[in-house]
Amino acid sequence: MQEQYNHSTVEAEVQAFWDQQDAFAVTEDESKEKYYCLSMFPYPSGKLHMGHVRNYTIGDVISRFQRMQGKNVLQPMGWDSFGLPAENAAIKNNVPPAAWTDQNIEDMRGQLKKMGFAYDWSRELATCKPDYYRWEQWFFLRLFEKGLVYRKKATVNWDPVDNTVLANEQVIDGRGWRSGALVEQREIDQWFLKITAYADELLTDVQKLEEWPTQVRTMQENWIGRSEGVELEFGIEESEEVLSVFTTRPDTLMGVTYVAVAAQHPLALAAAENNPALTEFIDSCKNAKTAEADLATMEKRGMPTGKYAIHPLTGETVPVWVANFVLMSYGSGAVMAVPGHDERDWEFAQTYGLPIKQVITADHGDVVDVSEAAFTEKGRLLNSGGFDGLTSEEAFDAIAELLKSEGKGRKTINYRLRDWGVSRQRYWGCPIPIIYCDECGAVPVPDDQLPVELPTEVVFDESGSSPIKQMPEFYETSCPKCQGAARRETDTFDTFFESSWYYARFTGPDNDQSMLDQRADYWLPVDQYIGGIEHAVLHLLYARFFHKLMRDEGLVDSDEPFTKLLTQGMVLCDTYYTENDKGGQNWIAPKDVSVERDSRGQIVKSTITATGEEVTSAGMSKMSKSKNNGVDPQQLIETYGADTLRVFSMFAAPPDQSMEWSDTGVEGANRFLKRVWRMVQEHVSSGPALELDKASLSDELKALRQKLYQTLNKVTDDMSRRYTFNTAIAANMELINEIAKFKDSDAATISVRQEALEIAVLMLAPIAPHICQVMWEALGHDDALIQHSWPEVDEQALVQSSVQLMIQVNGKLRGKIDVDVDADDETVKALAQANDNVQRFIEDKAIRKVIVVKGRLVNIVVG
Ligand code: ANZ
Ligand code: ZN
Repeated sequence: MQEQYNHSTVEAEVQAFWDQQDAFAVTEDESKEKYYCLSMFPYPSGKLHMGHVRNYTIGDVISRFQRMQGKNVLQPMGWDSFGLPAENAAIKNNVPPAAWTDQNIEDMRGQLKKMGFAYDWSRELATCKPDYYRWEQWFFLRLFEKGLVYRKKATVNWDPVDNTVLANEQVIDGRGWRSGALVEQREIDQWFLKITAYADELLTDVQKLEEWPTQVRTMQENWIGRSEGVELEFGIEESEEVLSVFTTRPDTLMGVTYVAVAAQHPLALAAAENNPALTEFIDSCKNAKTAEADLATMEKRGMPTGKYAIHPLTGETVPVWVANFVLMSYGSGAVMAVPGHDERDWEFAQTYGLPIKQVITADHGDVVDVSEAAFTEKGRLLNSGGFDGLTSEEAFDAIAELLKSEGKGRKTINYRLRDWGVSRQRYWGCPIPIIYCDECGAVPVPDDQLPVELPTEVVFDESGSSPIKQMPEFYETSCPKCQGAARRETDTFDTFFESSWYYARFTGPDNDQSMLDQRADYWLPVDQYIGGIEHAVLHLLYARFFHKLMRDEGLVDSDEPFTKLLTQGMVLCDTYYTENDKGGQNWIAPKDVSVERDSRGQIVKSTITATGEEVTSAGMSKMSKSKNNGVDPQQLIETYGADTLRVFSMFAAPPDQSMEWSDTGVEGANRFLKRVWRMVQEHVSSGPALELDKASLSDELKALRQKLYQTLNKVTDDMSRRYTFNTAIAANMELINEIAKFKDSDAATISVRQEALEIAVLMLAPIAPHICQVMWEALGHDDALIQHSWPEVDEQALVQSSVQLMIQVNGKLRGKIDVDVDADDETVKALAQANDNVQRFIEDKAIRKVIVVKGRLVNIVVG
């Protein structure tokens, strides 16, 4: 063992050793309990960032720990490699996306290997490769056969200058990112997956996700958004038409004073035909595409259609308005407006002077004044004829019943969830395997013609539009049904498509005969999934949806893909800026800034190191390009080594909380590793350890062994149940400090120290695996540490022979004594009173009472 810890040689050596052993390749082994640990795979942007380092270190520590628990651990890695950045790079640097992506994968794989992550690289996959995406084309066609996919018009962002469709990310402040032209909304045919057919199951199964963060479960539930209500019909005066509305509050039916429809509602469009003002209003709504979240706060605007709706129960008429707060895509695109009891309806009625009528009153006797504000709570009915006096709940059923018997309504359930539009007009994605024939319509590509390969030798033109849309050699084909001339779909899948099932493909990425095989049943579901909270809704929902689709196709036998979910916190770093002429900020990289701090660590002054120019310190925020506060892991690996980086990222905070980057923290982690190294080095040079004779140890050595196993208990709990790797490291640091106090080289000390250092190395192994392997060898082992199991607790060592008691006099701490654990109360009382310091407080006083709290304290009451 080298005297000095040299991270580069240690890490290179150990990584070569793992490689040569093929240490992390796994196969299905029925005799062992399986454990599948997965971290969300990265987009190959070209460089690892600290967010990756943190995410992947957490996954690796868990994997290595589980492996030491004797489990058969699968930890794979791959690349989410389709997507827009590759196209942007292609346009900017004139490299085809495929080549750019391959190079990035190459670079990032190298970086991941340098971090020492225990991946089974034989299972590596990249979603942009035909051997991967052919199976999602195949799967899409199975869904097509089952009627779970369909085509429908949907709006896209259209750049009228570049004549191309833009992704949402390419629209900046309503303008095209390249042309700067005002973006228009266009309706084009697109493919949809019927996720709504699974809405109910996706919602109820959230209950099964007991080991997911509550926050994520709630977000899933809200996204699906189940509402129980009634669908009912209003007649339209002087017409045969009926207008269907969805309401969650049928109890307020008698309070309807108008009806509102969405701008795109057929009734609105019909009314606009000979009404130019209304046409103009409808157009103005189209451009201001509103998100659902904004409905409550947006300015409510509307216009009457001139038509009147007939109330289904009273037969009275109310005006029909077009309103911008009604969404075409929810319910039936029309609402019965009850301004007395709904805030949006109230605001709208106020603006346009529509009547407001109270039909619900508070159950608890509060005064309700609907001219002041809408009363939105449930309560008791009034002004509702025969329903007066019913509670809202009773009225819900009674009114639904009545409507049903008259054929004018029925209870229904509505979901906020929309079907998933999977068509993208981008190039760098998986081609949708459909052929359009004038005679036969949309025809699936036959299975034996899969994959439909995406051409990789392409040239982008100025506009940035998809090159395959201009490549007849790609899109010209013949119809599989009638053999006539036909045209391939040139749209590609949303990249969420690829990431919805990669976790399953990792179980058998080499299968070129089928999408999945029986290996999926061995490994799935994923036991531990780790990734960013930004994926709490879409990615996780789509993956859950795909899992159920695959189950129903007979490909997997479980209901949910991820048993346990950990969403890691963000990595934060200091930010600094100087002000520029326009009053904006120039963000200065933290590494270029020198900081002076006061004794409490507060920043007093920060300057650019090179120029001395003063900068403003703007606190911590998430590492990002926009704030120029990212720290490059590559640099740190070189300077300190992967183990230091791993220890620091696990020590800085519990995994689910944000962690603050600090250079001193990194240095601290490095010092800790050096210290352990030195201790092991000094220990092994002090002579060979003999067999440990537990019976004849000194009290101090017994205490050290006790501390050792207490630490082991704590660390085991931290690593397996609590996932607080930070406190596990802290406990190890404490233990190391304790061991350091034993410098003697007598046989007993050496053997206890040997035991303690071995266990410390084993406990640190999942976190700092390289240095631990070398220390393990130095401690006299020739086996690979990764084959070793987690240490076991010596229960005997935990049993205390003596215990420390606090001694109080009249409740004030006056001394401490060590007594035998078995000592009886009388002995304890006598020893307590005999203590020198205690004597000073009791000598001239009368002792009233002595209270012994076993194992904790003695209180002497004097007066
Ligand atoms: C009358 C009413 C009275 C309503 C009342 C609410 C309170 P959730 O719970 O989100 O499902 N609504 C229906 N379709 C709509 C659409 N396309 N765009 C905007 N709003 C729509 O919301 C259901 C409620 O939202 C429905 O119940 C309807 O207003 C409105 F005191 O009907 B309610
Ligand atoms: Zn045809």
